[in-house]
Amino acid sequence: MVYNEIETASRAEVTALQSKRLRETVEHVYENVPWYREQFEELGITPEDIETIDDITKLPFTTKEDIRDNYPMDLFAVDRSELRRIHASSGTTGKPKIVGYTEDDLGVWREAMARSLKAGGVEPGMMVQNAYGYGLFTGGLGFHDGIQELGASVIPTGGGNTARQLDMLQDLESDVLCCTPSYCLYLAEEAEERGIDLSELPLSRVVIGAEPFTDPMREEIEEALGVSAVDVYGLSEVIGPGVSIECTEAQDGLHIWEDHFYPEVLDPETGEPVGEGEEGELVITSLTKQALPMIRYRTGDMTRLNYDTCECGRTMVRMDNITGRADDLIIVRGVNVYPSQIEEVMLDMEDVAPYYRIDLYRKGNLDTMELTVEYHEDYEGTHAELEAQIENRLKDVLDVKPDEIEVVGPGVIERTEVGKVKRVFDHREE
Ligand code: DLL
Repeated sequence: MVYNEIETASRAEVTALQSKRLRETVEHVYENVPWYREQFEELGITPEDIETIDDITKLPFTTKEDIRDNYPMDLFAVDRSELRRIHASSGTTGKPKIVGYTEDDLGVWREAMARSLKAGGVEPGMMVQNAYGYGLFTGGLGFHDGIQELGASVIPTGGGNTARQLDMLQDLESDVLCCTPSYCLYLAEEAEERGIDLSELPLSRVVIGAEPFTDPMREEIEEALGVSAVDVYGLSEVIGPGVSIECTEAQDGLHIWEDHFYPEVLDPETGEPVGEGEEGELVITSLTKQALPMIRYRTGDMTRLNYDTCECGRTMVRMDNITGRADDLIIVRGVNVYPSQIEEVMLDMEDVAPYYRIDLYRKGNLDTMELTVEYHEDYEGTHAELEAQIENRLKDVLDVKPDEIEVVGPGVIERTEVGKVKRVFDHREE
C-alpha cells in the first residue's frame, strides 16, 4: 500500500506531469528571480524554449556558490510576506544557506515526508521518536510534520540528551526512531553502558539519514538495536529530508519523489549526463516549489539511477545510497582518498569500534595523514598488533599509506550527539 497513487503511476503519466511542472517552474523563476532571468538571458533562452522535461538540459545549473552569492534571500521567488518558515543548511564553512517555504511548500514537504515514512515501513498509529535536531536544521521539523501528516504520533526528543532518549525508548515503547546513523551507534553504546539491551525493546525500525554511512555500519546498527534500518535522503536547498527513501519491501535503492524533485546524474567534471546506471553527481530540479525553486541544483552527492520498477510496485526512480560526495574527496600528497574507503575497512574489522578520525597536516611541503582508531572493548591484543593489522588492511584499498595509525581505548574519540558526524579534520590551511 502506497501513501499516494502517484508512486505507482506509469512512466508516461509521470513524464507528462514533470513536463507541465517544469514549464510552470521555469516561468515562475523567470518572472520572479532576477538572477535566474539573467542566467537564461546569457544562454539566450526564454520559458518558451521549455516544452517537455527533456528540454531541461537547456537550462543553467545552480551551484552552492550561487546560493552563497545570493545570500540571504535573493534567489527567493516570492515576497517575504508569503513565507511561512525559514530553515538553513548545516554548512561547515562560511555562511549557511538560507531556505524558505510558503504554506504550499510546507504542504508538499509534509506530504513527501509522510510518503517517505510510509514507504520506509512507518504506519499510522505508531509512536515515532524523532531525534533529529529541531531548529534551523531541516531534520527535526521536517520529520515532525511528516510523522503527524501520516497519522503517527511524534515524540519530539530532538538531538542529544541521550539519557532522556533511552528513557523514552523504554518507557513509551517507541516503535520507530529517527536519527543520524552516527547517533544511532552512540545511543547503542550508551545503552550498553547502562545495561539496557535495546534489541529487547519494541523498537522495530530506524530511519537514518543526513550523512553517509556504509553497509557494515548499517549492519552494526541493525544488530545493536534489533531493528531494520532504512536510509532517507534530502537536502535543505531542495526541501529537506524526504527527497528519497528506501522502501521497506526491497531496500534496494531510494525512491525519489520525482513528481516534485526531478533527478539527473551528470559527470561532475563535464556536466554531461552519464550513461544509464552509471555513477555521477546528482542534480535536482524542484518541480513544485514556490518560495525557493531550484533549477538543476548541483548537490555534490554521488549516486546512480535505476528506472526499473521495484518489487514494491513503486515506479518512481531509485538512487543508490550516497556513500560519498564529489567534494568529500581528500587529496593526500596528490593521491585521492575517500573517507568511506577507510570506514569500510574499520567497520569490517571485529577488533575495531566504529569510531575513527582522520587528521591531515602539512609538515613543510609534505601532507601527512594520521588515523586514530578505537579498539573494540573486547579486544585483548596489544596496540601494536592492531595497528599493524589496520595498516595491512588499508594497504589493499588505499594508494597512500597513513603516516601514523594510533589505536586508542573505548570512548576516547569524541562522539557526535547533535548534528552530523565529522571524521576528517584538515589542519593544512591553519
Ligand atoms: O541533512 C536533510 C536531512 C535530514 C536528510 C534528516 C535526512 C535526514 P542538509 O543539512 O542540507 O539536509 O544536508 C544535505 O547531507 O547533500 C548529503 O551530502 C547529506 N545527506 C543527506 N541525507 C543523506 C543520506 C539534510 N541518506 C546533505 N546519505 C546532502 C548520505 C546524506 N548523505
